[in-house]
Amino acid sequence: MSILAIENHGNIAVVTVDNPPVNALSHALREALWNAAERLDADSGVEAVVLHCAGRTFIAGADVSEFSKPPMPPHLPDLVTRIEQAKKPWVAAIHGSALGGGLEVAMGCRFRVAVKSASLGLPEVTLGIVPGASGTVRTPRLVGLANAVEMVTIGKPVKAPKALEIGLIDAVVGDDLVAEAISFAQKALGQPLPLPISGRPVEKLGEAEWQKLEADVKKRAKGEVAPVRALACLRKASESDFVSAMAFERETFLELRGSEQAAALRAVFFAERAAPRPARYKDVETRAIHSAAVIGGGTMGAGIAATLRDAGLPVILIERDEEALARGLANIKGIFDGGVKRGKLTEEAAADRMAGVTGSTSYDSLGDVDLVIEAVFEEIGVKRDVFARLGKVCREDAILATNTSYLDPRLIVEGLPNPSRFIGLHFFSPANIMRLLEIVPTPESAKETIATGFALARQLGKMPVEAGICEGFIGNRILKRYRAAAEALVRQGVAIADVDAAMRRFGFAMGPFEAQDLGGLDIAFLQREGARAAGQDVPETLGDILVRAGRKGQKTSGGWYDYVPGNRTPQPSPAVAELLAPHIQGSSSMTLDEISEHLVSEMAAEGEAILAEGIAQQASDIDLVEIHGYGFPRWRGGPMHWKAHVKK
Ligand code: 3H9
Repeated sequence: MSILAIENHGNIAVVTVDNPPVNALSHALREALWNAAERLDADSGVEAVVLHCAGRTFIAGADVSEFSKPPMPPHLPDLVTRIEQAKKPWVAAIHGSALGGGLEVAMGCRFRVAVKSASLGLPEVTLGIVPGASGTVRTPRLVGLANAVEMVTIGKPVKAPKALEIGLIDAVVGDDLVAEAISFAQKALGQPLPLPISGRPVEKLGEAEWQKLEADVKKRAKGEVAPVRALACLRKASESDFVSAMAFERETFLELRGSEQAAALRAVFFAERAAPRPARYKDVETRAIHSAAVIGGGTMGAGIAATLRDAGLPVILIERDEEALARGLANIKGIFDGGVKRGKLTEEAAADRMAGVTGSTSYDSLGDVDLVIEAVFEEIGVKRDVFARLGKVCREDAILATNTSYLDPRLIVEGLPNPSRFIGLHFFSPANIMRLLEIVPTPESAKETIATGFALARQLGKMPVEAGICEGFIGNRILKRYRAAAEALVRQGVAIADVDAAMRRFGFAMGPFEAQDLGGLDIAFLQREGARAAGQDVPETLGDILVRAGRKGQKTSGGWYDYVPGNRTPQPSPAVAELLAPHIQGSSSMTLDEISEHLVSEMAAEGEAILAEGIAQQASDIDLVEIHGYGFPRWRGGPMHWKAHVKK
């Protein structure tokens, strides 16, 4: 089929767009839609037009892959206006997603109807740009300023029922979308047509209201430019005429399209789409995972069990005795209860999730599961014992995975019958929330096992990245270097609070020292002590000095900072200053930008070593690890992108 087809159903013409995979508005599609508008205007037998799309979705937006090329006419804003000015009313019939330019085209139509499952939104700010084809100008005219501010500055799509509630669409229709849209169009023809959106009024706000909105958006944007500029476009739409607002939006769109932030966010967009389906496993068969077990019900194990349940898999939780099992099950229940409290789950859904978890203290119940994930204490003997037992009871083809974050999976798997089904699946805490999943094959892991790891990640909605075996794999290895570099700055006389402030200013939610106080300094300390006890030469860190003095972080009311009980705001600590004084040489006066540049360069340098050793497959994988596992600001693109494209 060609990119666009027109079929007449009596007096209604149905325009079908077919531009796989997501009907993006490439140059060819814009041209085809323009020509369709011309042809249908001239067709005297046609009284209304239904616009719908073949495949899995309505138009998902402008074609992002064309953003680095010069724009070619017909430009999208002109196309939207052309459809709006068509002699016959157009009805957008929406399924899947109507996003960005897709929603803008739908707003050029006189009516919008959607199936219940459809999503509609203006996600441009997540790509570092603003809507560029009237999203900031027509949306407030259609749904009011408050809804428009939310849609345009946050970029989160809404589902069809909500879209109907706010006036973004005219009807939610049944699944026979084209037939429903045709009958909607027939009915509409019998009534006076609503004004085109461009001709509708838009609300005005006072200066104080705009200033409050600007302050809110700026605070939430944390250094990201697009949301702030999108709000400026909405203000222009409210305060000037349609044509001037369109010109202002276009100018802002074109300027941001070429910005560093937009380039970084585009790189992340494409990396995220490529990561779950690596080309190297394209033709490898995967094993279906219909059931799973988790060994160990601590924080990690419970989080993993919750993730598996969220994806609909029945889960068996194994613990060593009844008491530990009760604790583990309570941990899982606590996660679902938390979901109810935050409004993410209904009571029934939480009960259903919990009903799918079976607890047991016996490995005998694992004879038929497709997947087992071990999440017990980080001690090689304990883990090896788990796999020795799994080897005896599990099916030969069951995938057996360890969630170790520091131990060598090759040592864990030693002695397991059929080690080709073994793999590392490193989740990040809280496992039911963090998207990153490091997939760590051993030399014996079968390709089929690795590909199944990726398929599982897709099933669970995780962002998978393959990592080779080394201490800390990709993420924790970079974290170690980052923390060491931050400590080195402190030793040179940089204030602890300046290091944290620099990284916050760069875009992290927290600096490295605040983050350690939150998570606890003792875990890394115990690892270092373990390595020392095993005879490794691990130099004393400043963190060790603090832990030895009883300062383990917020849980002990003090780590790198002091804390007033009940208050998480870090306070510079005279006690820490005294403890560390003998280890500080000099009084460095680096600026905050110099500090963050140095620390991110250190991360990137470790990333380069990781690439050179083949631990990561490509630089963008390292960026995804940092963004999805370690809070690296998405709009900076990750340390590797930053080093390659931004650092002067
Ligand atoms: C915009 O519209 C600006 C306008 O305001 C102004 C212009 C003047 N372009 O995600 P998936 C590819 S900005 C090009 O795995 P799903 C994607 O790379 C745009 N390609 O599928 C992948 O390719 P491959 C605003 C795109 O079913 C394939 O499609 N719109 C685009 O999980 C499948 O993608 C957005 O930001 C695109 N716009 O999810 C929407 N979108 O197969 C972005 C996707 O080669 N897209 N591809 O790896 C999405 O959110 C999801 O793709 C969607 C489908 C929900 C639609």
